[in-house]
Amino acid sequence: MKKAISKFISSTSVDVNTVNELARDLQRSLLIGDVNVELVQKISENVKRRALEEKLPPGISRKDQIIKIVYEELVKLLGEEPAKLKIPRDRKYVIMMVGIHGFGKTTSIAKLAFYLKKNGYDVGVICADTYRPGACDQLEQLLRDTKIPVYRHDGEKDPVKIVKEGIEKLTSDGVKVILIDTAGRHKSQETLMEEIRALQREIKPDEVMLVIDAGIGQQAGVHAKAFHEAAPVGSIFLTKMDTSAKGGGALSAIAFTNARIKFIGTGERIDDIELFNPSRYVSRLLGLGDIEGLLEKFRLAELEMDKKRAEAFMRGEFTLEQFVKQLKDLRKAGPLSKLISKLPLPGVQNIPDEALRNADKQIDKWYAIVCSMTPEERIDPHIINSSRIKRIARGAGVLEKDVKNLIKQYRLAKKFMKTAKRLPKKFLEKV
Ligand SMILES: Nc1nc2c(ncn2[C@@H]2O[C@H](COP(=O)(O)OP(=O)(O)O)[C@@H](O)[C@H]2O)c(=O)[nH]1
Ligand SMILES: [Mg+2]
Repeated sequence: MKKAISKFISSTSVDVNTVNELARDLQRSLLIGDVNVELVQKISENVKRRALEEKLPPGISRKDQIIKIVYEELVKLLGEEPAKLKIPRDRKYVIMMVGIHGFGKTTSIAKLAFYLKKNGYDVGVICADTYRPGACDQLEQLLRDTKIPVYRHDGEKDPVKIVKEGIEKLTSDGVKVILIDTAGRHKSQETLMEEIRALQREIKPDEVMLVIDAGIGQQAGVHAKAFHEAAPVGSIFLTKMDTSAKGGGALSAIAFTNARIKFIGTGERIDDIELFNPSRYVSRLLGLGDIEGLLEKFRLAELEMDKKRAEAFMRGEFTLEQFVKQLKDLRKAGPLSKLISKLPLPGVQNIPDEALRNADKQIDKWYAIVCSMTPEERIDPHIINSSRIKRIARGAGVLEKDVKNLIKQYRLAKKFMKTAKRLPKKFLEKV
């Protein structure tokens, strides 16, 4: 993916071909990552469509614009909002951590326990890795200075039994959130999965969290699939994001489990843990150092565009075309009916649905009318006489009274703008 982006950045010009090529390269790398075919198709189509359709804000290059589009489409795939903890505070909540040995499961459990404790949870952990010698010592060692209780039962070989005992003991000690460390290595892959299946069946944890090493690349998908079949994975902890790996394999893990990444590990220390942030992850994935800077540039440019429009508006350069375009822009945000019902205005709930739906239809109609006007008519509607009205109505497939109605509404809006111009400057700045 990084290669696709840097190839695009180094291309000398941007045209339909370079955009298509970029979309193709992205498609390929997502497919190699085992991301769902339909999803891949949708992402690449969205990139192509938006690259051709979207207006270029002043001062922004076509390249920057397209990179921003790719970035946004990938962030959409990962869930736009940063991950949330979503752990209840008032009842028992059991999280079972699963994953191949060496990926960082035990370390991540200690990190998560510490993180939860800092966030005010009563937390405890259970060591149910009976396979690896010293697994419980490691966990205790990691949590030594935190006063977080660790339940262990040396000599007991049945992890289901240990976990059941542990939950009982910790709960009676007032612990609410319980984290379970499970084995990540066994006699064979099959016996490991059998153990995870048994734990899932007998314990029914509230959440199964899969631990994945950011460095393993596409293998992540295979592991995720195996664990997911044994115990449905609800969230992902992506470890070792501080190493050179970019964690692209996590995309495949997501594709196989439908789970979201909740945490990333960023070092070996107990506080090297962060809630997952999709936008930061995608910028790392694409090798975009300063995506925030780029996004800021867009925000400013768009603001500038709005400001220019507002100034023209205030000078009274408010053409019929602008009038309809503004209504149309508003519509882009969704049906007008939806938009209006969300406004924090008193009485909004009382506007009949039918009236709102009519407003939507009205705007479409007005747009059609403006489209069948000549440029002169749009600039100066005064010249629109009855024979012009007839022609415009026919062209737009509407009634003559619709055309007249539009012109009337436009005049009212323009008059309002003239009044607004006489208002104090302070007020206008707010507008
Ligand atoms: N750099 C780095 N190392 C990590 C991270 N998480 C775990 N490790 C290291 O990975 C190794 C294996 O961790 P461990 O928790 O024992 O893995 P487990 O076998 O899955 O339980 C240890 O050396 C950890 O210190 C991380 O986020 N960053
Ligand atoms: Mg371990």
